[in-house]
Amino acid sequence: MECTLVLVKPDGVQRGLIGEIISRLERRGLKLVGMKLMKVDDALARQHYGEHVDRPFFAGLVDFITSSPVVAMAWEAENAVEAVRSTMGQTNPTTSPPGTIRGDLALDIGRNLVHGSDSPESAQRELALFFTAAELVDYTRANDGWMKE
Ligand code: DAT
Ligand code: MG
Repeated sequence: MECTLVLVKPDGVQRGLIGEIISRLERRGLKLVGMKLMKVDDALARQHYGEHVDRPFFAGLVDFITSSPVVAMAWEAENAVEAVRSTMGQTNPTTSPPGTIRGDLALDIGRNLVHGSDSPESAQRELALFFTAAELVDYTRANDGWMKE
């Protein structure tokens, strides 16, 4: 089963949207297998956003993600990466469709509430940055038979 990393970013925590964001993923049917409230330090921020190191917004991005706690989560589904990305919407909230987290709840590309891994390979790399294997919980849900044919 595919697993992906989701972060409720500092703006989501500060705006009281942790529950709203979790609820959207939970109601869609993804399975929560790891979760923690934590501060991201400079080293973790730089590793996590390493692909953007040469972009002009990199310094601001590191400052932002380290500015206040985040909620880090691991979510599982058959196509977890794609399911989370489509629930999140596009990077820029103003062009993100209504019905998505960013399209419904955000307006600024630098304050877009949520992170989701962009590929299964990124998900594996990012999950290993935020979670140990022991922090990912293996369990079955009673309603799984009602979620999939
Ligand atoms: P996403 O978070 O949709 O995967 P990304 O990986 O391209 O987007 O960029 C990571 C974050 O960096 C993004 O959520 C917000 C910020 N960012 C991206 N492009 C930006 C830009 N042009 N100006 C300011 N911040 C930007
Ligand atoms: Mg990305």
